[in-house]
Amino acid sequence: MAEEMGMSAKQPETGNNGYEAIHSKSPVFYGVYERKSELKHQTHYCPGCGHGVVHKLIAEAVQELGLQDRTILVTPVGCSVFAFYYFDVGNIQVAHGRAPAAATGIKRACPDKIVLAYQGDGDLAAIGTAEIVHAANRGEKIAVFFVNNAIYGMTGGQMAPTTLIGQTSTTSPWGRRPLNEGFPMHMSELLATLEAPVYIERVAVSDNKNIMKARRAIRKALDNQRQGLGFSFVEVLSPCPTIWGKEPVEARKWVAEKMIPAFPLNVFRDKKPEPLVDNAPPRRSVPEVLEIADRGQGTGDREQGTGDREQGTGDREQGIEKRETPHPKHHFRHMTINVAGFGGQGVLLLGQLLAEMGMREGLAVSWLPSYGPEMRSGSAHCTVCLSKDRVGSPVAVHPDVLIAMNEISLRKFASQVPAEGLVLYNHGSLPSDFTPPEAHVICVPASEIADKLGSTKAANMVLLGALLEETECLAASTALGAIEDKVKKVALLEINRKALEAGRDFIDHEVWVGAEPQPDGFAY
Ligand SMILES: Cc1ncc(C[n+]2csc(CCOP(=O)(O)OP(=O)(O)O)c2C)c(N)n1
Ligand code: SF4
Repeated sequence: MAEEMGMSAKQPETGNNGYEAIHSKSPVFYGVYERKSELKHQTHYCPGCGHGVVHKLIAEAVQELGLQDRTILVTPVGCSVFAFYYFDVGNIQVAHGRAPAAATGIKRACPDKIVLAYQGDGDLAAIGTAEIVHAANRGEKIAVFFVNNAIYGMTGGQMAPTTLIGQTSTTSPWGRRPLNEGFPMHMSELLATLEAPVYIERVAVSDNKNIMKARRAIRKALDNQRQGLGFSFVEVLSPCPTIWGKEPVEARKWVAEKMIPAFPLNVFRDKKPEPLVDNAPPRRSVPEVLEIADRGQGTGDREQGTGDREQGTGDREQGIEKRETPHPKHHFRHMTINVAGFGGQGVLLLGQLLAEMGMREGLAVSWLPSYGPEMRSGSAHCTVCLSKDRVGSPVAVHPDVLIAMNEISLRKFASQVPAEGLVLYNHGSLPSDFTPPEAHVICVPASEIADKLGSTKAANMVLLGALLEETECLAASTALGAIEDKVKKVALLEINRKALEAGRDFIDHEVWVGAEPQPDGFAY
């Protein structure tokens, strides 16, 4: 990218004042991030996320030590799952928590490679606890970078083993209480009880001074491996502004003021390993091991495993019989609504609200979210079933209604809606090259309307209002009650109320079919 912008990645400019301009991107990063064609140069991380800083420090260290062609990066499940889109090194992305195990295999098979495992705190300290402890205990000659942001970022903010006492999360809404959820785990201290690791340090990307220390620690871990020393572990305290609900600057401050006192920065281990008697088995090639050396290539046959997995039945007692009698006005037995758009548009929230409203009106409901791993600009959709009977399946292959919050969703899902169904599209008109589906389509410029009311984010409420007015599937008063319970900020609540009303008004006053106003109600 630097080259495209007229900057040289390799030759920093020297200005009149003698300072060098070094804004260029490390060549260890790809010039263009090809994750999404429309987002060629930006990462999927949220603004202010610590992952980006840690990536930069790793890339620069790999570059400075001249290790790019030898490096293999093992990435986890978590927000950093897509690191392979950015690092121009050997990449492998592994199952949740298994990076140290995969890194072990790679390093043992290819000892001349520089093998780096990159993990979040949910990945390393929860599901992957066993892997990291045993890899460290075996003294695997790998480097592990542990990005501790005290929360599960990718999945929306569940409690991590490192969540601080009193810190709220979706699974500790009253704050972490040691008696109920246990104490935060100190992974660096825990690993420092083991004999084998050669280097363990905790750093933070909270301010420039600490970032410089983090830089040195990351470089040292890489250099240890270059020298053939043993297991190196760098824990990085890192901000997650999105899930913490803080502005980037505030989030960095929170690392300094809350995380560092709870996880003191320290070098826990820095030793030259004692020379150990090498009693490892002799290294032999695969054909030698299989005693087929003189037959040339092995057959390559491998037991694949059946891959059978026991699928849970998914049966859940809905308790419909204990529900209130369904509201007599529901004109359907079963109605399914698909809400689709991208992360940040309140797609999932809209679905939750519909499900909540259905419950309040005595219906059986289900809400099935589906979203990509990225928090920013990823796709998100959910399916809501509202039913007078038990919900047999939360999946709707042909939903009665599609609320398409962006063009991609319209193109992707509109054809699934049957002819008697409804598509609400968040725009003033359909794309010119789009063939309308058989279903009835109403274009509602919801983002525009919401914007005028003070927050584009309320577009989902405009569409909710439009849905209720057009289909009369649930009562607007129920929507208001549910919104009031969900939205705590007074100013936001007011905007949401107005947005709901604006959506209803739009259907009442603005939607015309030819010269006729649209009929009220929604036929099934
Ligand atoms: C086997 C398995 N269990 C659970 C999940 C859901 N999951 C995805 S990422 C994640 C935790 C991510 O948190 P963390 O490691 O702290 O990384 P962050 O996103 O904060 O960077 C979980 C539980 C999964 N993908 N696979
Ligand atoms: S959710 Fe948190 S960890 Fe994930 S990308 Fe956003 S700021 Fe980073």
